[in-house]
Amino acid sequence: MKTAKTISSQLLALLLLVASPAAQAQAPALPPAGNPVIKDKYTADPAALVHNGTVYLYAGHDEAPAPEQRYVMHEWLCYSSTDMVTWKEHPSPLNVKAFAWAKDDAWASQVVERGGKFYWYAAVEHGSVPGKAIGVAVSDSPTGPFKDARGSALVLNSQTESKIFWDDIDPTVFIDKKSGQAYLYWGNSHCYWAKLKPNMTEFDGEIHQVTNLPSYTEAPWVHEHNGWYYLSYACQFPEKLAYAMSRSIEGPWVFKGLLNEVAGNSNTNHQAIIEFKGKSYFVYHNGSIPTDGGSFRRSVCIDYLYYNPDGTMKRVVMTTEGVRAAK
Ligand code: FUB
Repeated sequence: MKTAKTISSQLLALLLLVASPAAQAQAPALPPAGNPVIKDKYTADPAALVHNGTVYLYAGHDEAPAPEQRYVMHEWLCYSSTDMVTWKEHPSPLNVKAFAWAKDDAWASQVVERGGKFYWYAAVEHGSVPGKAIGVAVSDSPTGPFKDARGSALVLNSQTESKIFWDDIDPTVFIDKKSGQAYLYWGNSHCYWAKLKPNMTEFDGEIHQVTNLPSYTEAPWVHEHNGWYYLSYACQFPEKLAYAMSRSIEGPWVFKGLLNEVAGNSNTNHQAIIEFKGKSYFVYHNGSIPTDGGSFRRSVCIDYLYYNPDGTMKRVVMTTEGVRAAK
């Protein structure tokens, strides 16, 4: 049996070896960090659009100077890529100032294409109706410039039933391939949805709610894959991501479980899900950029998303490496 003295001298020898310059020279390097994908600016609340062989990444710009612990967001940013690895930054195509009726807060948003025009649904703070609101901007190009498509908010806080001022945020827009019908889903604490008219700037009918999403917080994203519709969302706080599935975009939605754990160093967790060149991608944000990253200085990351044979989604594995170049 080894004595304590023998063990401690072995430990000392090991420590000396690890600390020696020779051992350090041979230390393996960390893998290259593909994530976050944007490293020179803080980017949050990603949305992604695939159009003509290019992926457009839209994100809110977290501008809070460290160590401020509040959202400072005045504009949205736009990047494009043809391989999901190399991202080209475009001049900011949309600022809250484009909505003359809005006060501030370039919160979560999404862009969709219809009939050659690009419609950008964005949450902002309203200037005269207390609370958050959703505006629509339009452009002939995915990189803008975008201008207010209505001259007024599409959704006002006074239109929905919640008592809180920030329930009308986080719009996600979806056009059903089968019917051509467009839908807007949105909401914090309540998951609202409504049909959009073909002009994409007005609702067509009532505002509905999805009421059976456990621990729903915010950040809905709707997508379709192999005949299934998916409604993913942020739950609890700090946020994880969960999802439900349906055979119809109008539900009923069946809860399927968690999709993503709390994202590193960020209270919020906000996703976009796309398919590009035969692979599925999970686009999200975390607070991992050293040294000031966090819940108010977030960064967009991308990892692969995988489906099970029954259509359910596998839990996302968040990585430092990120994804490989799409071919
Ligand atoms: O970025 C501001 C808000 O934080 C978003 O609207 C939410 O989804 C959360 O990410």
